[in-house]
Amino acid sequence: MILYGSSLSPFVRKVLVFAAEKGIALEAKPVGIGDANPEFRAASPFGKMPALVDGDFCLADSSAIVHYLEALQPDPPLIPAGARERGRTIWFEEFADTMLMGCLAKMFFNRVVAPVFLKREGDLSVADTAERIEWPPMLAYLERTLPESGYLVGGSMTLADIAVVSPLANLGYMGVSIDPATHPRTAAFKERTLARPSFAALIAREKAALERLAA
Ligand SMILES: N[C@@H](CCC(=O)N[C@@H](CS)C(=O)NCC(=O)O)C(=O)O
Repeated sequence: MILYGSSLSPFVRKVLVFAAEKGIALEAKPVGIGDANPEFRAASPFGKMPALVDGDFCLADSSAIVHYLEALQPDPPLIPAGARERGRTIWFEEFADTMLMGCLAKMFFNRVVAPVFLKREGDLSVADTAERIEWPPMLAYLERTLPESGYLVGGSMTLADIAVVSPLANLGYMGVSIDPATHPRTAAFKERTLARPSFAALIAREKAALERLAA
């Protein structure tokens, strides 16, 4: 199976980590924003990453793709079967994709994507406003919601953890950290999840790529 996209995109990273946790081999094919690659365009009708090609089957959208992978290979389960657990898991994925991403994309686009990849200045006031106004309530929500278990849903890793930590990984590329003194649960959750081999391998490659671009 081929996955089009750059893992710097939290949506792409979510799918790559989800597949790695399941032991599903995905061949990652990097594409950039607005990429004209015809195979990518055929798989993603609106040119958004990620897009999956599995033989003669194409699928766009990270949520659609992870549900496809879960159905293809149910073990280990990353989307719980129980009604409440499944509902909570999809809530956290939605929270990550819409609320967290709505805020963090403004920060990451204007501070990193625009200057590094598009070679133009980002609107730093948009990024700063998002960090000052939008980010703190989401961080507070995570801190008061994370259970003792250290997993957002149930006692083991699910799509909820992967979906939420994936955008949080981009904070490191903007020099934004989560203070363990004020938000101990969220800081530990982020660090522990990013240390899993599924995340760590991607983060190491992303850091190296960003360092090369900055040099
Ligand atoms: N709901 C989609 C969102 C995908 C998305 O917006 N990807 C961004 C990168 S983070 C993208 O491809 N942007 C390019 C564009 O909008 O043209 C998903 O979950 O895959």
